[in-house]
Amino acid sequence: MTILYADEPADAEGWAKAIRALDPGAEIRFWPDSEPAADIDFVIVGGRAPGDLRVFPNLKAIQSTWAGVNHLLTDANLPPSTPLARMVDQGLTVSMTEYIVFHALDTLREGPRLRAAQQRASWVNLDRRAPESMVVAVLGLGVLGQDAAARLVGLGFRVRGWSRSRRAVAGVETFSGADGLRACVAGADIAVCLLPLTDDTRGILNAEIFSALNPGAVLIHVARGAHLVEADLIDALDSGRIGRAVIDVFATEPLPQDHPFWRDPRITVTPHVAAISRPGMGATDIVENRRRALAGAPLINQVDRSRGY
Ligand code: NDP
Ligand code: OXD
Repeated sequence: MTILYADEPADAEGWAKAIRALDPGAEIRFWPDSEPAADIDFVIVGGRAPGDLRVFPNLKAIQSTWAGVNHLLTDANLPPSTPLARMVDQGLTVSMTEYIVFHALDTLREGPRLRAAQQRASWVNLDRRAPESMVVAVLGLGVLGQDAAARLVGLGFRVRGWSRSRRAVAGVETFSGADGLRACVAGADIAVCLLPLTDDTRGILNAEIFSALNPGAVLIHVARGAHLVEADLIDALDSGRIGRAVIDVFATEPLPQDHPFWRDPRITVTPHVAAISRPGMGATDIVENRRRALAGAPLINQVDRSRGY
């Protein structure tokens, strides 16, 4: 029986090498080379399926190399009841935390103001804010949100976190449910979005949330483009409700060349690179998940399709 690799062709060699290092006997084929279809028992995909995965009669599980699986859950090319696992790996977690900490510290140390001052050859004074005076609201306290929140606490920020079920994270004031959202963001200086995209979270970054933040707050959005109501962000930037936005994810990716975000000096655009994982870093879980799939056991980081993440 055979694994079908159907993720980015450029990363195929890295993944195959890492999988074979752990399971030397593994048969691996590379999309679109999948005949005979009956041989395929396990498929590795990225954020999207490259084609119809319903044609494999012996498929036992699908493994995504991405953490967020919203596109896969709405993709008619996926068999609707085949177990699906998402990726959780140290590479993704550490790099996401770096990104968030970097932009939180850039905010604290007034990076944008200093860079603008240099353009004018102007010798300005810093505000000298202490991290303890800044509230960071982390929306989504899962694998990534908890790691980032813990690091921000370590740096002295006042950190709040919001999740569906109430979470306990040392040093973080936690909230849950719809009522907890407003309390979590009220008066926050930085809002970080690390939610999965589901029916409940689509459009959650909207005028209501922006109006609850501290005037001039910074939005760090690294989850999914459809969380953000773009028109509400522009209104909030125009009114000063939001001072600046750092955005890594967009409704359409790549972000179209004529999209106004590219040229808006109040918005920092990055091309969905907040978290980066080297091909092969999650191979241990993939090999274990194939073993589990063949044994009919639940997968590591199996997606709960009814919950949507
Ligand atoms: P997890 O599944 O570990 O965590 C998701 C968190 O969101 C959980 O705390 C969950 O609550 C919470 N949540 C889900 N739905 C709701 C809701 N309706 N109300 C309140 N809280 C909710 O995911 P990860 O931390 O691994 O990843 C989060 C997201 O980050 C991914 O889905 C993806 O979209 C994005 N991402 C972006 C990347 C990038 O490069 N830009 C890279 C990797 C991920 P509970 O704890 O109760 O389950
Ligand atoms: C994601 C990822 O889910 O890059 O965005 O893993």
